[in-house]
Amino acid sequence: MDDLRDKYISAISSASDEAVLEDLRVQAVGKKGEVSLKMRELGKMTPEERQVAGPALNALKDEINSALAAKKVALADAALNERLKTEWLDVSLPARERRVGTIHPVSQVSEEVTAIFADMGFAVAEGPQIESDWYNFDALNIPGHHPARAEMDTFYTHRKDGDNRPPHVLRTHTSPVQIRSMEAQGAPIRVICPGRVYRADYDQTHTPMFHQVEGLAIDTDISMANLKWVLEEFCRAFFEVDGVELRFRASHFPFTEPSAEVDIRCSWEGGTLKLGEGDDWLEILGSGMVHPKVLEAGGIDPAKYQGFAFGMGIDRIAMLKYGIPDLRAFFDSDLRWLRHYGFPALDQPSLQGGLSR
Ligand code: 2NL
Repeated sequence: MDDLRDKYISAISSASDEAVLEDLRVQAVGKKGEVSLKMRELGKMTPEERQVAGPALNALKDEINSALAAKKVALADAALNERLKTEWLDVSLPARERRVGTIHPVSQVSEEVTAIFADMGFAVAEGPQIESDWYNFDALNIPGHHPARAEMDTFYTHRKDGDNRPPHVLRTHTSPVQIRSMEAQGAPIRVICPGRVYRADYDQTHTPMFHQVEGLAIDTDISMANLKWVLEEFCRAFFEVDGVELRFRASHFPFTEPSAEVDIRCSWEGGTLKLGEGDDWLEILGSGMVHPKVLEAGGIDPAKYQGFAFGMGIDRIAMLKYGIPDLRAFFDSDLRWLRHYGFPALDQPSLQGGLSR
């Protein structure tokens, strides 16, 4: 019996596949297998011999059956492992590089600006590009005779003959979105409004469609000091230089009082612009405290609330940051230009992950 055990247990343990295992099962414990034949001999034994041999044979049969079952599981596991080795997939491998186009500098810079102001608690608002003249002009304290309203500078739509209502305009700034935000939300409010704007102007430094981002913060205790901090913080983050220095120059806009234009310290050496050092100043944005009439137009009580606002050209700050020389090339859809100045499609600008790489 010990010989039988040794023979089958070792054969089972070295079986190479399920077919070999099945043969061994038939040979050992099948109807005419060696163990079964031994069991038939029990009848010829004396009762004393049978009492010893019977349980021993049953135990041997159980042992062989268990070994067969265990080996069957082990073979299946090994087969699965073998298959997994050929079918595995490294999901951490970077994707194969493919041409999927690039992110336009205007989109990139809009995302960067949005990420920075979002970090300071500003929400993002969007609105229509075709506006009523009330939202685009009157609400912003730009009176009917103001030169900004002249046919020359603004794209007006046409009414049907006999319709004497004032025509709509292509918005000339994103300020109307902020008026709409004030109406919808009231004070306190913190929003930025990026988007397309239109002016009838076309030369080296002007395109009839361009991009602007405006910001607005209104509460019961907002001052120019808050404006100064927010803009300095923005410039430090956006231009990715720690030593930014800003200069606030008194200016005039109909929608703010007082108003200031903001310059950033820079140097021009050998034709390259460096920010944060040097003896030159570069104008980058306009700003001020929101005019009481504009607060009123937005449905906010100027006796209780005040706030700051600012506006800047996205295309212009994109040119400054990324050294793009010609504004008009922005809107030519030239694939070589887009590949050169565009950004990788899957890199999202964020303050933690880096604005640009
Ligand atoms: C510039 C100047 C500016 C604003 C925009 C604004 C909006 C509201 C109320 C008051 Cl709703 N002001 N916007 C204020 C100052 C300047 O833009 O040079 N933009 C390119």
